[in-house]
Amino acid sequence: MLKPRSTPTRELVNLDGLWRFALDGGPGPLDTTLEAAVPASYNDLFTDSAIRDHVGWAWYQRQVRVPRGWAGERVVLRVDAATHQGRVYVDDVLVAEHVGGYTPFEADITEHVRGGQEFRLTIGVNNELTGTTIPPGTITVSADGRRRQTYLHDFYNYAGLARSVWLCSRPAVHVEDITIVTAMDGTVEYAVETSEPVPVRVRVLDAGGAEVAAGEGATGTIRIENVTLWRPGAPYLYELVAEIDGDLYPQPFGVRTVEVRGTEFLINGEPFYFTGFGRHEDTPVRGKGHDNAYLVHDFQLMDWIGANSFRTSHYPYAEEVMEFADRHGIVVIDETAAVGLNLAVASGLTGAPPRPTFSPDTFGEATREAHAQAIRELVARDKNHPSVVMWCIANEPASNEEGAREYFEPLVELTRELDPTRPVSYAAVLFATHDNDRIADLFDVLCINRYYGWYVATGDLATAETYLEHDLRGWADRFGKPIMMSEYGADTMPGLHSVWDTPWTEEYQQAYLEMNHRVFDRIEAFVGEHVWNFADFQTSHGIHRVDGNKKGVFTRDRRPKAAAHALRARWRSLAGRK
Ligand code: BDP
Repeated sequence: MLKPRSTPTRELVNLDGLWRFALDGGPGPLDTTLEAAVPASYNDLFTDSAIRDHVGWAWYQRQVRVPRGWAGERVVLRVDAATHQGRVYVDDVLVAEHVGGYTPFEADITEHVRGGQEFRLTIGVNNELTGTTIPPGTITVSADGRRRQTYLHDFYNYAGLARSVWLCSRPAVHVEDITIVTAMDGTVEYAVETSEPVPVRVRVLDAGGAEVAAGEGATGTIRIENVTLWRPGAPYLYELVAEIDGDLYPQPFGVRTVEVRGTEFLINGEPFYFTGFGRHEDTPVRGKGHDNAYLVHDFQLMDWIGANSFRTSHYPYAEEVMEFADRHGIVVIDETAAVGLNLAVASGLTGAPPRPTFSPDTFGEATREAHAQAIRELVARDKNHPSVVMWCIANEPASNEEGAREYFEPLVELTRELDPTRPVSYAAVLFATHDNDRIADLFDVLCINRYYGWYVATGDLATAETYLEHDLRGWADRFGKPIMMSEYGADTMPGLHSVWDTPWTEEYQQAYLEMNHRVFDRIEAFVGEHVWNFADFQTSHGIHRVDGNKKGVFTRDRRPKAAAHALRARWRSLAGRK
C-alpha cells in the first residue's frame, strides 16, 4: 500500500488534531465532552483510570469537509494505525474494518461523500488482545465484574489512534503499488501495479531531481549509470516516478544490496556490524503516539552515541520513522508485532503450570493466520525502504517447544516469498538454547536475547560472563550463521550509585554492558549488538518494574545514564574498526 503523498495528481488533507472521544459510542454523534489528541494513545491523556484501564472499544469522532475541488476524484480515507483493531464510519456507514494495530489501512469513501460537503467521521478502536491476535493476550473478568486484559509482553498495551489520519484524493485510474529491487551496478528492477491495465512509464530521478534512467511497461529493468549507493551513514535516495495517463506517484528508494554470506552480514558487499538498540515507540503522555520532535531528538541521540542501527521491537513503527532512517542512513531490523508467543515465559512470571505454546487450544492455526497477515502487511508497507535490511518475524517465541517448527516453517517461507531480497530472523528467548531450539536453521541470522547478569546470575558478572560465552559459542558452533545480540540490558535507576556490582545502579549497567562486550569481541561470527533498551518505557504493573522498564540507556525523557557515555566511546571506536 502506497503512502499518501501530495503529487500533481493527488491531494492530501491531514486530519490530526483534537477529536471528540468516548468509551461508549458508535457511529452516531458521541455524547461526550472529552477530546483526545490524534496522534496519541488515549490511555495517559485523561486522569480517569476507567479510561486508562479500559478493555474494549473506544470512539473518536470529528467533522471532515471534503475539499470542493475533489468532485470527480476518488476520495480515500487512510488510517496510519488503529491499535489494535479499527472500524471506520462515514456518517452511519461502516466503510473499513482492520485488525492489527501497527499497519495502515484505507477505504475508498467516494460513494459516501460530496466535494465541498461535510461528513461525520467516526473511528472505533479496540485494544483487546486474545489468543488469535498479534500480539496475543488474555481477557479475564474479575470478581467485581471488570474486564481485565493481560498479555505476554512487558510494554504497556497503549491503544488508540497513535499515528496520523488522512483524507486523500486520487484519480479513478491510478497507480496502486510499486516494488523496487536494486543491484550495486545500478540495476533497478521495478513492478508497478495499477487499478486497471494501462500503459506505464517510469523515470528515475536523482537527489537533485535530474532524470537518470527511464523505461516503459508495468514491470522492467532499467539502469542508473554511475550510481551512488545508499550506505549506512552515507544515505543517497533516488525517486522512481511511476506515471500513467492521469496519475503520477514518486517512490523514494536507495540502491543497495543485503546478503548473508557464511557468518557475515553484508551491505553492498561489505561486512556490517550492527551497533544500536531495541527500541519502543513510547513517550510520556502520548504513549505510542508518533511525535516528530521525539523522532528528531531520538535520531540525534542515536547519532551522538554512535548507533548505526535499531530494531523496531516489538511492532512496526510509524512510516515517518522508516523514512527518516532512509534519509539519515540508519539501518533497521523491521519486526512484526508477534511478541509473546511463549507460554513458558508467562508461567515463569505467574507461577501457573506451563501449557504448550503451540497447540489448537493455545496458539494454533488462527494465531498463525493472524501472524501471516501481520507479515504480509509489514512487507507490503516497508519493502521499498533501503534502511530495512532484515525482517524479524517474532520476538522470543517458544522456539524450543514442540510445534514451533510446524508453526514457523510456513511463516518463514511466506516471508521469503514476499521478499526474496532480505534475510529473515527471529529474536531467541533465554530458554531456547543451541541444544533445544527447533527453528534457527530456517533463518539467516541468529538474533539472541540474553540477560546474564540480570535475570540470571543477578549481580554476579563473573558467572554471567562464563554462562554467556558458553551459550553464544554453542549457537555459533552449531549453526555456522552470523550471530548478533538482539537484546542485553540491565534495569537502572538514574542517580543510584555504588562502588560494588550492585544491580540497579548506573555503575552496574555499565559494568554489565562491558562484560557483554568482552564476550562479543571473542566470538568471530558476531555481527552486532543491540542494547535493550534505547530509553526507559512504560509497562504494565509488576513487582520487578518501577514505573516501567528501566533498562534504557536514556531515561524516558531522554537524558543519558552513565552507560550512555561508555557505549558512545565503544561504538564510536568500533565505527573506525569494523
Ligand atoms: C525480553 C523482552 C523485552 C523485555 C525484556 C525485559 O524481549 O520485551 O522488555 O525482556 O525484561 O525478554 O526487560
